[in-house]
Amino acid sequence: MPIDTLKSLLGPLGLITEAADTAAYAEDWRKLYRGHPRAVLRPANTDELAAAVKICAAAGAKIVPQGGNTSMCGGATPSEDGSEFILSLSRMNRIRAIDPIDQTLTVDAGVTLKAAQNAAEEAGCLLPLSIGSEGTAQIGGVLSTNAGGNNTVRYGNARDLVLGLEVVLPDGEIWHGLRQLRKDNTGYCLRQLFVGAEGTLGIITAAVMKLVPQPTELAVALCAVPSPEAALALFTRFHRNDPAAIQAFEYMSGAGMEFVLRNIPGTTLPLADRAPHYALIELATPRPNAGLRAAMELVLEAALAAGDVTDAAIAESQAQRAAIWRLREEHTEAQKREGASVKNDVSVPVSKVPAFIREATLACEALMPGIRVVPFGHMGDGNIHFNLEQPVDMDGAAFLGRDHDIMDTVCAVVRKYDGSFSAEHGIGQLKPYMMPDWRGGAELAVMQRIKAAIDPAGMMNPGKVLP
Ligand code: 2HG
Ligand code: ZN
Repeated sequence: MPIDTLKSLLGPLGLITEAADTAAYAEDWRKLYRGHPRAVLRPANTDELAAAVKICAAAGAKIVPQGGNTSMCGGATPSEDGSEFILSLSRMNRIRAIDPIDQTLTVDAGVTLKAAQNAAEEAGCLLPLSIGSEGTAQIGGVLSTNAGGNNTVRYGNARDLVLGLEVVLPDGEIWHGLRQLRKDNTGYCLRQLFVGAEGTLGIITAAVMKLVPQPTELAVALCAVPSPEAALALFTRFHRNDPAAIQAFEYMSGAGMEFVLRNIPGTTLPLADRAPHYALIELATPRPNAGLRAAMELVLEAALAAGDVTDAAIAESQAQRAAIWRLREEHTEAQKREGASVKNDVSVPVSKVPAFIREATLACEALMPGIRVVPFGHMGDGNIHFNLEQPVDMDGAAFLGRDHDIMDTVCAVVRKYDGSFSAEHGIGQLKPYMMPDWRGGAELAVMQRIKAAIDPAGMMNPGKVLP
């Protein structure tokens, strides 16, 4: 029995079998999926993890890798049949090295994104990846989903920030790829294969991340804007003025902001009136005396004069910056408290975001009268969370039962604008059914061949990503 062998390998801290103790690992945070793991494996280091994978491989047992369990798509939740092991990275949480000259950070996969950011900050650097769940999400999961977040507009996605990886392959062999080179053209780029693979090809156990210098000046503003078009016009103004200064450009709908103000204690709007739409801009630079505040004022004055902005609040302190960001970051929680919601993590070219929001809104309202459309997200990179909240008088389960209708309605508009049905949250078990339609033909066939070559027994995170 693999359980006995695993028990002697991993010890009492490394193996959880009681249902009461595995429950927290067995369900996703959105409570959309609940599985029944055979057990939860919690190895203490890469060697233990590799040995555990070897034992599972020999027994034909399937593995679901799990980091902070913050997947939006059920990417880390096991099946219900009790046959799969969850492999939790949570004990592998060492900062291995930090190099302020090379500007690199080497961490175990189980380090939370927040802890990695803090380690970078202590060395005067910035790990330029910021997502709502960063306090809980772990580096391994962040890389496995190729997370994006608020700073993609400037620094790219997780994929753009990884220089090296250590990976345990499905047969238990360790690939030691923790290189920290800026140039390394040596055949196929293996690390990029594991980034975004959602644990279906192997388990990321450590990574070398790129850092940048810590900003010394920041300017954050919240703007009331009359339309999504005006929000885009505002982005274009900032972009023309100084693209390198933009660290985040976020869009929020008036309805979504109402959800936050209504459901999240302590939030207030730092503007005179409620608005139909909002934009949040963050400028940042490591350059001393860069005059970001003056640049912010200049662009906003021009936008106010042109009517693209109707009111704006520029943060005067760190507390005010945090309060403005809170209005944005609490969107997920506020939507959860309003009832059942269907998420559409989609992207379109930046220039098409306003038309997409407009048309997708009309399409959803036509599909289901009373549906509440609450789009928000990373306008500066074209990634909108086009989320739909249940009508107030509808049963939550009945609403969720329509999830494919709603997703298909939104995605028809995404397709019209040559966008993607999966921008930054991944595919998980929520969206594999969409893969043939969106990535069919040669693209899906190559993905299936890669999967078959690296994981011929189909051991790693079954049922995720590929249909
Ligand atoms: C964000 O941008 C996250 O805050 C979550 O990607 C989005 O809740 C969501 O749909
Ligand atoms: Zn997001």
